[in-house]
Amino acid sequence: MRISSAEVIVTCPGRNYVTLKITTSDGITGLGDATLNGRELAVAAYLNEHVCPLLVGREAGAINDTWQYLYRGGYWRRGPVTMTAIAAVDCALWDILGKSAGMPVHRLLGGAARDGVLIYGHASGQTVDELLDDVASYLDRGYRAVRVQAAIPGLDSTYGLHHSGTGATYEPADARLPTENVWHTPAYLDFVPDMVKAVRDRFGYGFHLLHDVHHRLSPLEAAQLGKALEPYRMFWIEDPTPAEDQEAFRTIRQHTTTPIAVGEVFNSIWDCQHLITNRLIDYIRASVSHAGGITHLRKIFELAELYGVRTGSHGAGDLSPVSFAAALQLDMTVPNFGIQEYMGHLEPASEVFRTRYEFRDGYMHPGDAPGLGVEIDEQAAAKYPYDPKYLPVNRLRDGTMHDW
Ligand code: GCO
Ligand code: MG
Repeated sequence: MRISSAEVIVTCPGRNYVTLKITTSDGITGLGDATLNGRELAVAAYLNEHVCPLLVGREAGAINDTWQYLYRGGYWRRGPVTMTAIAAVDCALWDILGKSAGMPVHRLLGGAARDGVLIYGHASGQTVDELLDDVASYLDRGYRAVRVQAAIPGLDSTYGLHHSGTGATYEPADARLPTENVWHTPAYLDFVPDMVKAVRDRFGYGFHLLHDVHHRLSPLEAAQLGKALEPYRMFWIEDPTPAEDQEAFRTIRQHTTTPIAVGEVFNSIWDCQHLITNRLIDYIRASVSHAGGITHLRKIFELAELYGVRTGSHGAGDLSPVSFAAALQLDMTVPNFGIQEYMGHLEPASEVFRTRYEFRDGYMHPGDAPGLGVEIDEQAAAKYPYDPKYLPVNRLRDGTMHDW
């Protein structure tokens, strides 16, 4: 079964998604998510110009060889654009393999190691009261894990909040040119422990509580935050400091027992190796679509298993339903699974992507459809043309650029 065509579909049903569709000589199609938020067309061009021509004629089942061919054969390795492109090919080929075998991908990976995938939802509010109402709605719907973010008093904008009043899923890529946010760490550090305390005071400890710092603190500030949050038994704090300075995590670790999660900006096992093998983190959050696909993320998870690090893959709404479905397939199989992020997707994404995964009782179930279990409606996709949008940037009050 050979690859007969590889096409890139760019569409904006609520937000921009880049999808790779590979078709075989037998007429089987496979999908891979190639979306890199705010830099979408770089991956589309990388695929169109440099990868798709290499795929036609290759054996569709040669997933390992194709992965190595694109990684080693490209000479210029790693990085988000390259690894997202390789991930899209990899996931599409797993999708094809599953469809040709008549099995969901998790069965090809050795079968389910659990009944369902624990997910966390995103609660947020412009005020703590609004956040509490939102947490209540997640708990009412059966969620067992909730991430909490609320507007920081004294700042004009805060990362990670639903659009005010609409209840719509959080969407950070919001403007034709990057929105400029202002960040002030003392305001944040004063506020977050009170916010988290309010959640535990109201709802108790019978569910997992998470919080995303989004790379904004110094190691000592992160250590202070971790210590301040210890009484509230966090499931994790995420991305406490910019992840490229990996020794910083040793400082955080020496000072706090609050678990640390990191990895949504990682692209390869080499980005994860030091943090995992030195046991500087508790959860690795790399995603199937930015870290080389199922084939490569599986290796990262296996390395993590050796060191007692659990998984917690990135699952923001800017990764398409194809990516989320692929993540679920892998999550079902790994022994060291921790949790899976689920932000959901804005409408009209469900018109373009037909998914089979189902939420029940706090867990997501990938379903039994062969392959990844997602189909794309290309006519619907064509109704939503690409709409260029950037993520915001951050400055301190004096104008200095800061991590967003
Ligand atoms: C998360 C992330 C996202 C990122 C987004 C950037 O934890 O889900 O931090 O919200 O900001 O994926 O494109
Ligand atoms: Mg995050």
